[in-house]
Amino acid sequence: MGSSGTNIAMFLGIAIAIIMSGAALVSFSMIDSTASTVASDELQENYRVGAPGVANNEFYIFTQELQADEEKLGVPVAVFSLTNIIVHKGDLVTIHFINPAEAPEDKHNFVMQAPYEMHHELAGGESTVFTFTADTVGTFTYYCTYDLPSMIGTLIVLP
Ligand SMILES: [Cu+2]
Repeated sequence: MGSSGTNIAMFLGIAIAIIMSGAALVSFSMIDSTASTVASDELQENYRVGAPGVANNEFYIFTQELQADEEKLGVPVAVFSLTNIIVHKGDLVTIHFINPAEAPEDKHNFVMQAPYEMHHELAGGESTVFTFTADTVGTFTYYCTYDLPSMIGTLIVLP
C-alpha cells in the first residue's frame, strides 16, 4: 500500500503540473493577444490624432535647461522638450515655441535650413506661435544655434 500510495501521489503531482503549465500557456497567449489588440487600436488612434488635447499637427516645444554642469560636461545642457515632429506631406504644422527661462538673456532659437528655412528667436520668458506647410518629404533637423550640438530635434515628413 505504501508504494502504490506514493505512485498515485507522484502521478497526481505530475498530472497537476502538466495541467498547470497548460493553463499558464493558455493564459499567456490570451494576455498576449489582448495586448496586441490594444496596441494596434492605440496605434490607429495615434495615427489619427497627433496627441490628446491638441489639434492635428499642433505641437508645443519648450526650451529646457537640464540640471547638469555645462562646463564640466563640455557641451551645452539645453534641449528642446520635443525632439521629434512627425507629420505628412501637405500638413499645416503649428508650433508653440516657449522659452520659460526667467532671465531674458537665456536666449534660444528654433532654426531650420532649406527647404524649411526659418529662424524663430526667443529671449527668456518669451513665446511665439508659428506655422508652416510640410511640403517636402524627408527628415530635417531643427536646432538652436546657441546650444549646438546638443539642442536639436528632427522633423519627419512622411509621404
Ligand atoms: Cu538654445
